Amino acid sequence: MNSISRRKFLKISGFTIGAAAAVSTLSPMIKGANKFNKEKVKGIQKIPTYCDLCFWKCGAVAYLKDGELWKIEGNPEDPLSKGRLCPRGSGGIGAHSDPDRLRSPLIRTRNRGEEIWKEVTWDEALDYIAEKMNKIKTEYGPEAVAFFAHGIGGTFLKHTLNAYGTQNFAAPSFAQCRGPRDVGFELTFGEAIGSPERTDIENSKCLVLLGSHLGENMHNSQVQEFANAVQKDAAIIVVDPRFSVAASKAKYYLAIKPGTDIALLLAWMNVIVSEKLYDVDYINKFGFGFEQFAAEISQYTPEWAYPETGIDPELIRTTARVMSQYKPATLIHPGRHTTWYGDDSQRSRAVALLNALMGSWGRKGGFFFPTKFAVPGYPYPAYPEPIKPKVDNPDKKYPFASEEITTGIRDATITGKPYPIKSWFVYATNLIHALPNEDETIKAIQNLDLMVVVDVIPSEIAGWADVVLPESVYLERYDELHSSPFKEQFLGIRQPVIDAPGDQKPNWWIAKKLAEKLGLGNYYPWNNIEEYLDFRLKKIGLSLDELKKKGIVHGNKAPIYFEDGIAPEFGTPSGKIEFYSPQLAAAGFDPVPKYKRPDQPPAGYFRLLFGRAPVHTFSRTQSNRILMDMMEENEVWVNADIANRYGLKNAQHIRLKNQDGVVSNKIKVKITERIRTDCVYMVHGFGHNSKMLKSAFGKGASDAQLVTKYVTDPLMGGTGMNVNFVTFEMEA
Ligand SMILES: Nc1nc2c(c(=O)[nH]1)N[C@H]1C(S)=C(S)[C@@H](COP(=O)(O)OP(=O)(O)OC[C@H]3O[C@@H](n4cnc5c(=O)[nH]c(N)nc54)[C@H](O)[C@@H]3O)O[C@H]1N2
Ligand SMILES: Nc1nc2c(c(=O)[nH]1)N[C@H]1C(S)=C(S)[C@@H](COP(=O)(O)OP(=O)(O)OC[C@H]3O[C@@H](n4cnc5c(=O)[nH]c(N)nc54)[C@H](O)[C@@H]3O)O[C@H]1N2
Ligand code: SF4
Ligand SMILES: [Mo]
Repeated sequence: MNSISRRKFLKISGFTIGAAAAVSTLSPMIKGANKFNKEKVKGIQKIPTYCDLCFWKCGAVAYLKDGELWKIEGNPEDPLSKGRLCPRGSGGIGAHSDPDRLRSPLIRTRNRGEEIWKEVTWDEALDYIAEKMNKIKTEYGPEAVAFFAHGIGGTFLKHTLNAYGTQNFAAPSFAQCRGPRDVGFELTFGEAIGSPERTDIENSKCLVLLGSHLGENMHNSQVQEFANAVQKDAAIIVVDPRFSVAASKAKYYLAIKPGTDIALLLAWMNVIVSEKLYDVDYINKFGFGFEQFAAEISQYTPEWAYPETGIDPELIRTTARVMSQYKPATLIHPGRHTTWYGDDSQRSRAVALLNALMGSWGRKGGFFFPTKFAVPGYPYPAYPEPIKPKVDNPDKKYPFASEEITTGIRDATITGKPYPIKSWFVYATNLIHALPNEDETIKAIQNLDLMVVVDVIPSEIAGWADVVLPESVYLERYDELHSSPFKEQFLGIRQPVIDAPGDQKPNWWIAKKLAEKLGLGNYYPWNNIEEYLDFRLKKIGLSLDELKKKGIVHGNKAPIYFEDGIAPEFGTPSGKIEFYSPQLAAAGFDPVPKYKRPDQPPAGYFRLLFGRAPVHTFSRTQSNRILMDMMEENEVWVNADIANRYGLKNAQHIRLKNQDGVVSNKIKVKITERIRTDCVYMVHGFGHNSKMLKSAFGKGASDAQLVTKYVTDPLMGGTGMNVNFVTFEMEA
C-alpha cells in the first residue's frame, strides 16, 4: 500500500467516518499473483460481485487489468454500498493473494490440535468424511452431526446436511452476537431487528448509541448513514465507557460505568414518563400495559441511577428531553453485538421500550419496515423428518430463543445430553475465537468421532479438525443469490472474478460432491451452480447472463413506514406494543425490565471490554496483507491514571492475566484519556496461535482467550462476555 492510499484509509477509518472510498492501489506482492488465471484478457475488465469481508454483503465491482486482479470498488447500483466499500472491502483482493491460504485438503496424522497433516485429494477427503458420517448415522442417528456455519456460503452444505437428516445447525451470530437484541425487540414489538438493521439512521434527528461503535464497527450502510446524520446536525448521544470514534461526533457523551445501561435506560424512561414527554397518541393507539409499566418505572429516578451509572442526574434529564424533542425521528440504536452481561435481552427490551415511548417503530428516522426481493427456491425433494428434536435447547430451557444456540450444541457435545453429538461440521466460523471459554470448546471437540472444517485460511478451529477442506475465496466463486431485507428491493450476484490459486473448491461444489458420496445425489438435480442460479432466475423472468452483467437488479417500490401505508401490526400476543409483557411474566421473568448491579472487578483488576477495528473483521482478516499493512496487531487501551499508577509506558508490551489465571500473548499498551479507569479495551480477533497462519501468528493478543467466564441469558441462551477481569503482567 503506498503512502497516499494508506493516509486516505486511515482518515476514513479514524475520524472522518463516512466516506468509505474506493481506493485500492495494488501492493507489489499482488502483482503476478494471478498466474493460474487461464485466459488473460488484455485491458480492463469489470466484473460485478458482492463482498464477503463481512456479512453486510455490499455490492462491488472487481477490476482485472490484463487478466490480473487489480482493485475492487463499490457498485453504485447497490443500495447497501451506494458505490463505496469500507476499508476492509477495498482490501478484499488481499484475500485472494494471501500466501497463508489453505491450498489442498488435509487429513490429520497426529493428535487433534497438533496441526500435523497429510495433503490428500478431494476424493480421499470426502470419502473419509462420508464413511465416518455413514457410521455415525448407523450408530447414533443423523442428528449426531452438528453444523456450525456463519454467512451465506453455508447454504449448500446446510442443504446436504438437511438431506442427511440433521437439523442441528447454529451460528455465533445468535447466541454470541445479535440474539438478545432480536429477542428483546420481538418481545416488545413482535418483530426482530434482523440484518442489515432496520434502522433509519440517515433520517434520524436524534440518534442514541449505547456501545454501538459506528465508525469502528464498519457496517457500510450504517456508517454512511451515520455520517449523513452527523452532517445534517442530528443530535448524537453516545453512551460508552470508552470515548469511541462515534463519541467524537456526539453532542452528548455519557461515560457510563460498564454494565449499568439498564439503570440509565430506566431513568431516561422515568423522566420521559413523569414529564409526559412520550408520544401520547402512538401509545394510546398501539401500547399495551402502559399503566403497569409507568407504575413500575416511577421508582427509577435519575438520582437513583447516578451511583450505578456514574452519570450526572441533570445530564440524564437533559438527554431525555433532547430525545423527546425530536420524536418520532429519535432512534435509540438497538446495537448488534449485544451479548455483554447476561441480562442482555432485558436490556434490549428496555431499548425497545424507550423507542416505543418515542413512537419511532415504523416511523421515518426510526425503524423502517424492510422489503425484500423474492426469488422462488429450487424444487428439491423433501428432507427426511428428524426423529430427535434439536439438541441445543432441551425442554426449551431458554424459552425465548428464536434461533439455535451454538453453546447449547457445545454443551450437548460435552455431556452427551439430551443425546450425543459425534461430529462437528464447521463452515466459516472460527469457533475458538467466536465462542466464550476455549477449554469448553476443546473439551467438546475431544468427544467427537469426526471434526471437519471448511475454511480459506488455517484458522485456529481448522487446527482442531480431522479433515480440513480449503475453500476458494469469494472472488473465485459463485454463491447463493443475495437479497437482503432493506429499504428497497434488490438482488445481487456473486460470481468468479479470478481462478483459485490452488486446489481450493467453492462451497457448492463441496456440498454437492459430499451429498453424492453420501448417496444423496438426488438432492442435487443440477449439474453446476450456473444451472441452479439460471433455473431460479428464469422463474422471475431474469437470466444468469443478465444478472452477471448487471451485478444488481432492482425490485418493486414498497412502503417502509407507517406514514407511507404500512399497516401498524405487531406480532406480539396482544397485537400491540407490550410495555408490560404477560409472556415474560408467565415464564417467570420480569415483565418490565429490572436492573441488577453487575459484579465488580476485584482490586487491581479491570473489566475487559472489546470491539472492532475499522480495517479488520473478527479473526478472519489478520493475514490479509493489505489489511495487515494498516493494522498488524492490537493494543490494550489503558486509562492514563491507571497507567501511571502501574508504571506502564506507551507502546510497552505486556501480558494480561484474567481472573482465572489465563495469561494472554504480548500486547502493546495504548495509554489514553479516552477510557474509564475501571476497564481496559482491545480489538477482537488478534493473537492467533495457529502455527500454519504464519503471518499473523503471535501478533497481538486474543480477547477470546481471556473470556473464560460468561453469563448465560436466561431468556434466550446468549453468552454475556463482558464479565471478565484482567490485570497487568509486566514481565513480557
Ligand atoms: N470493522 C468491522 N466492523 C464490523 C465488524 C468487524 O469485525 N469489523 N463486525 C460486525 C459485527 S458482526 C458486529 S456484531 C458489530 C459489532 O459492533 P457493535 O454492535 O457496535 O458492538 P458493541 O459490542 O456495541 O461495541 C463495543 C463497544 O461497546 C462499548 N461497551 C462495552 N461495554 C459497554 C457497556 O457496558 N455499556 C455501553 N454503553 N457500552 C459498552 C465498548 O467500549 C465499544 O466501544 O460490528 C460489525 N461491524
Ligand atoms: N471474544 C469475543 N468473541 C466474539 C466476539 C468478540 O468481539 N469477542 N464477537 C462475536 C460476534 S459479534 C460475532 S458475529 C462472532 C463472529 O464469529 P465468526 O463468524 O466465527 O468470526 P471469525 O472469527 O472471523 O471466523 C470466521 C472464519 O471463517 C473463515 N472464512 C473467511 N472467509 C471464508 C470463506 O469464504 N469460506 C470459508 N469456508 N471460510 C471463510 C475465516 O478464515 C475464519 O476462520 O463472534 C462472536 N464472538
Ligand atoms: S461493510 Fe465492508 S467488509 Fe462488509 S461487505 Fe461491506 S464493504 Fe465488505
Ligand atoms: Mo456480530
